[in-house]
Amino acid sequence: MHSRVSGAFLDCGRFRIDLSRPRVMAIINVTPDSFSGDGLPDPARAIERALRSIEEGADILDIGGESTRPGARPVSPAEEIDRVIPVLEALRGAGVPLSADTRHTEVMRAAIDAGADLINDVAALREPGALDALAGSRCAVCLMHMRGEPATMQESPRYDDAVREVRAFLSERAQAARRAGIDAGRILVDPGFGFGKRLEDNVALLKRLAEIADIGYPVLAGISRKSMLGALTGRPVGERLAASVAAALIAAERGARVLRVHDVAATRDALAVLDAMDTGREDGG
Ligand code: HH2
Repeated sequence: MHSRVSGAFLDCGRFRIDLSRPRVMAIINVTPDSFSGDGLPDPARAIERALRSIEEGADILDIGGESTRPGARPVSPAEEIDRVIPVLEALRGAGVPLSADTRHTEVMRAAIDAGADLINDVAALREPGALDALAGSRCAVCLMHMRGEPATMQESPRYDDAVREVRAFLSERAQAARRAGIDAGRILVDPGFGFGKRLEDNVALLKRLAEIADIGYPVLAGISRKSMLGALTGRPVGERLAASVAAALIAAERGARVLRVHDVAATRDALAVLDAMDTGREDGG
């Protein structure tokens, strides 16, 4: 398996991202209640975290104002806008693509106006008006699979074959995006680890991630600190660094082009080792 592939780019607002090697998306949660406990409701601290992530090698910043953890309280679009937009505006000159993590059309529109380069939607542009909002912009979009709604999604999800069902859903959403006028070069797809899935579904999705990549769009994988890693290691959320890095590396080997992570520096180190497998650095040292 190779983590390097040629010819893949993402047209992403002001940027064109070369996806021939996996890229790191840093999670910046401007929230009081994110599952990993890393949320920073104070915008100034979120901006500080974002700048530190860039120093650590983040290729993209993903800024979110609503926790979508299982059972999370929904946040109104107005509240989400208040949280996310000042952070986006402050980071416009930071030199890296800015992603807004939102499932609401109103927030997407505000983020696009504020200069977002990517919209990361856990609902895959299913809210009315979302496809049009994206089509009328230069932003890239991440279409993620989620079964149900965050408030209830972990209440007995069932699949016959999760990989096949997620794949079919993502193909359908990518086609809907194309029909709405969003170019193929602006689309990422994401199986949505932990979103309405049992442990066995999450494991199957990671194991068979290449089947998701087969749809023909670059894959984003977000496994960092998630409960599947807690189930596999028996560790609480604050002690899942090693498992998160392992999962990111496996995802990259199986075709993920963007890794959404909390721990940028550690993930970069792991990817540097993986990259040496593909670039033939067998010169000693
Ligand atoms: N996971 C979370 C949020 N957004 N977006 C994509 N594309 N893929 C994911 O797997 C994904 C996502 C949940 O993680 P986090 O943002 O750390 O937590 P919370 O939603 O509780 O703020």
